[in-house]
Amino acid sequence: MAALEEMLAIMPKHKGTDHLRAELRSRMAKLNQQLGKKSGTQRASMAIEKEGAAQIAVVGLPNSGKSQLVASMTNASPAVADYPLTTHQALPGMMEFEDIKIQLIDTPPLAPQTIQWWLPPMLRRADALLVMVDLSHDPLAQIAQIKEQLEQMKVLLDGEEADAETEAVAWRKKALIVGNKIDLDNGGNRQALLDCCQGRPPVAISAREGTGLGELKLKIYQMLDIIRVYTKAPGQKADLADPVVLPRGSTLQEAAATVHKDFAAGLKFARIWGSGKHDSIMDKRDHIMEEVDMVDLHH
Ligand SMILES: Nc1nc2c(ncn2[C@@H]2O[C@H](COP(=O)(O)OP(=O)(O)OP(=O)(O)O)[C@@H](O)[C@H]2O)c(=O)[nH]1
Ligand SMILES: [Mg+2]
Repeated sequence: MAALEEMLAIMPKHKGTDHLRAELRSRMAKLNQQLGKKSGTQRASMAIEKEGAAQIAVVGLPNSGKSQLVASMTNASPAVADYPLTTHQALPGMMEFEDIKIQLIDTPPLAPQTIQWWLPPMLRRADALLVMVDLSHDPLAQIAQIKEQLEQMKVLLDGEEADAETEAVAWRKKALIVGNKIDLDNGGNRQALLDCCQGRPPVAISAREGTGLGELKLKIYQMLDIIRVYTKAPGQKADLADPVVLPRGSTLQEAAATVHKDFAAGLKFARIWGSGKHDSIMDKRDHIMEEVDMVDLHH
């Protein structure tokens, strides 16, 4: 069941995979029947649909403040409690960053006794991870423990060293390390955390008091390596409140395809402005888009 769930989770969604996805679903349904589980259909739908510009799973040890962060940054209201192992289910919420939305998922703690079969595929499917540590005690020990748990789930953090064997089977995930409970840190734990990971500086916050959340949002956005493009078809107004979100390095053709697939195929030229440059007429479909380009598409 876990293997089927995983296949379903990582399979791209398009016409070419429709058939295979349907087949996987029916095999999962059959398996559920054999297992005699009434909750079978629920079991098969643990994966959380992506919404917004990206899906980010918040992971960490018990009591580090994952649920508090999701409660403070999104419209979701997970239970927050002062005892460990509060969260048993994954819960998504939408976080607003300027004119886009990013999905955060609160997850159960990474403790061997609580990791359920659906968590590994969920983490592998996410676009990125927020790795939460509690700054009221040794952050480096927590990071080591978290990495160990993730590695058992075949998940590696971006930039993490691994032997070839692990590397071959693992999913690499963009990750941001977040030091929480900065309000309780009086022993220099924050400094220890900052010193450890200079390549990709962690962010220190207090999820409960709201300290550093603005900076965290910005760092999340930067980590995702995405750009916003405002497109419009001729005769329509550009929707300035609702940009298209694309991976950095996307082309004009890819931007056009988000409006309509026929649009990309029949694209003759586009007028591009924004990013502080002069207006320009573009007929190259492989033109690389930039953040905050406005695109007027003609076909
Ligand atoms: N002082 C302080 N306490 C915090 C902060 N963030 C969370 N807490 C507290 O830490 C405790 C645990 O918070 P949760 O959000 O439930 O932690 P969790 O990581 O979701 O815990 P599990 O679901 O058990 O893994 C609660 O008592 C929170 O009020 C913070 O920034 N500062
Ligand atoms: Mg929790």
